[in-house]
Amino acid sequence: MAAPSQIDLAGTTANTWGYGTVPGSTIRLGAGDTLRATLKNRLPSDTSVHWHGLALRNDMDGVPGTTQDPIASGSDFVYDFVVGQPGTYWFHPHVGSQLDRGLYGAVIVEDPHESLSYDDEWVVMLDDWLDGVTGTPDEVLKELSGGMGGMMDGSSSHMMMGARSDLLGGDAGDVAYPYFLINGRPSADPETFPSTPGKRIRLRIINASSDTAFRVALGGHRLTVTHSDGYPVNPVDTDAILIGMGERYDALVTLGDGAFPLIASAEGKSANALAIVRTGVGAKPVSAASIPELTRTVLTAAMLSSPSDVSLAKRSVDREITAALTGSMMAYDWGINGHRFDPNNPMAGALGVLQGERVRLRIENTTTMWHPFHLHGHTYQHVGGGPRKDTSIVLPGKSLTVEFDADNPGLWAAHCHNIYHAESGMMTILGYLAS
Ligand SMILES: [Cu+2]
Repeated sequence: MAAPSQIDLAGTTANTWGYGTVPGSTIRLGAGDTLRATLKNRLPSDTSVHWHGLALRNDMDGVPGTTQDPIASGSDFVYDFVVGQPGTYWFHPHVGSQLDRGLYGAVIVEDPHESLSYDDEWVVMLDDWLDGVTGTPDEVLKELSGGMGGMMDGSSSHMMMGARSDLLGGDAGDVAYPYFLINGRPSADPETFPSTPGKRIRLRIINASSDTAFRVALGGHRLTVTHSDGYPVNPVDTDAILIGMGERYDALVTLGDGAFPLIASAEGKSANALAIVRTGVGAKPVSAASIPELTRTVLTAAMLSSPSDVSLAKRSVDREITAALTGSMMAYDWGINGHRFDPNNPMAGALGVLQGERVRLRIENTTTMWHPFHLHGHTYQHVGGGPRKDTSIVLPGKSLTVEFDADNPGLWAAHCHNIYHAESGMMTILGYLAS
């Protein structure tokens, strides 16, 4: 059920919208199982559920106006589809800026033939939080939509200037957040993951935030990254991981003896989210203060490659298309190929593809800011043997080329996963019909 609810931020209660708890309960099922969920909309607004990363049937994809009618306030909708691919996924609305409230949860699809060995796993959901504290996401969107004018006249309250990150190529984000959360908890009231020394843990890290990339590390440990966006990669050891909005990384870690901070540093925003791993009885308390791992090796998707059985089958490319990310912070006129997405005319500016084609998609960032590009219904591969992904960071002035097989007919949204960019127009449709 989606309904007005509250979140406890270390003693401060904030009004929000949620699926019962923040995050919502994790949905766990096996590959090949049917996911059947009734969404009861008790919000004072239309809503929907998008199942992020799953290559599902198009009419279950949760994009109102494109794949389904909006779920009206007071009504119910049944999502019912077969889940094919194991991995770490998540769900959230695809309506307005609702994602920046408490409406999100994890979907974990177990692999019946799991080849990794580990003792336990921990779903780690990252979020940037302001709802019910400094305002609402609707107010943020309204202010940002006014462009820099709102800033100049001194009336700005949500806009963040000067968030800088070398890893993100400059401007790190647009929005100022009072809290950064791990599994719905601020760093003053962190979640503790209890375990024992020597245990091997699978972290499933999901960035559910709206305007914040995180740098994630576990104090005193190195991480072995095994999956990106649900799909296996050739394992890579690292100290920290950069994760943009909508991305997921799985990592294995063998725990030491003591108490250790899991820190998600809000990239360019000078604040940290905290959770604690505790394996020792008398271990010292830990804080959200920075840890050296955050400034050692930081893994990005460019450092990953796919095992041969995960790579797309070798074949020639049938179609090359370009999605240029366009617009600016100044005018807040984000778009794709110069078009601002129009929900009333979703096919304007759509990217054409035919079923069965191998498609090469060049995502060209012509703007001065990074964007986490997300394609629905498919898991493309970064060219050159890179990782399979559905959400990728594209740095300002750079381009990323990916390939996918058009094997899942329908109208699929392709957009920036900065929810304020997407809502301002950085979204398009990639569509093809069953032939
Ligand atoms: Cu963007």
